[in-house]
Amino acid sequence: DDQELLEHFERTVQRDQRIEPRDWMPDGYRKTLIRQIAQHAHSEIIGMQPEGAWITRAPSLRRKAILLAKVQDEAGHGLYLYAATETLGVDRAELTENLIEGRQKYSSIFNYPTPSFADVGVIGWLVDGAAICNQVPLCRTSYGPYARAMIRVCKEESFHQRQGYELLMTMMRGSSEQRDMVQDAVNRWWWPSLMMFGPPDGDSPNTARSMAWRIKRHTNDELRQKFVDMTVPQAEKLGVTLPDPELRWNAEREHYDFGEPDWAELKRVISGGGECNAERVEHRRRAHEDGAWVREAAVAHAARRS
Ligand code: FAQ
Repeated sequence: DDQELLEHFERTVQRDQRIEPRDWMPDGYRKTLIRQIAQHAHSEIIGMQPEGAWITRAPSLRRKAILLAKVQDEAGHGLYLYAATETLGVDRAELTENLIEGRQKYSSIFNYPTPSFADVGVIGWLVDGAAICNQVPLCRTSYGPYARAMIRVCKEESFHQRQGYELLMTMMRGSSEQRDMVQDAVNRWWWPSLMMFGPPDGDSPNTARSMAWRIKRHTNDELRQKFVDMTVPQAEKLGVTLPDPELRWNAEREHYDFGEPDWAELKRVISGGGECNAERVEHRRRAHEDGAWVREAAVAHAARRS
């Protein structure tokens, strides 16, 4: 009966074993996973736009090939994650509708503009760096299809992070104008990157429940701290300044102290009021509508074959 099923579910999670699509699971667990994995998939798909804009303007064939590969990986991650969401009983067409109708979220970070090529490097370094920090622990998330998807995704994100850092290293060895471009991009992306980890723990309605279900393995603040600790030495090596006067090593805590992100800005961007929200969703809607004939042709082809 239900009590027995629930106990079995809880034992499975407690033992760090995986819940699989055909297993019984509480409704709330299913709903939370659909919300998080769909939001994650939407982020990968919308996340192609800020850098994708630079593919035709990359400064060399080598940079173009790298960027093209990275943006294609993001499409792959999105599709992979939509497939993982479908194992929970939702339909991908419905998820796309939810995205373009604004019923489901995607990461705040992709609502900022990319006015210079240094943004491509900084997105790789900071945004993919933050994504890795968040996603490596998700390889141990309790839902099997999501955990397995994260293994492959993280391998590709490591390449993304490296290409970004290498791009910035190259620019830092260049002219003073190039160094200024890098510093300017770092100034614009640092705080939004910290916001990717979500609201502070005290203000995060989903964390406690998701931690108990082992969907999340660390809290938002734990991961944010880990990201700062990882990134400060990389900034020093690169020769850029992180735009936070409160940033300093705390020998007692053995972590970096850092300033408070602008949480009002995060709320505004999440609820649609960021600089590029309207443009990103509109672009996605247009791409979806322009692709209607492909979906219709695929359905007609499948019907004829059967
Ligand atoms: N943006 O209670 P919590 C990438 C929402 S990486 C927008 O703390 P939760 C790779 C949250 O959904 C980016 N919304 O929520 C790439 C909730 O809303 P709801 C994608 C945010 O779920 C790199 C509400 O606020 N990565 O794409 C944000 O426990 C470069 C309350 O928050 C993932 O999605 C935000 N920053 O923790 C691609 C990772 N923060 O639905 C291209 C998986 C919070 O209740 C280029 N997701 N919200 O109305 C997670 O780990 C979690 O979902 C968190 C949020 C940590 C994002």
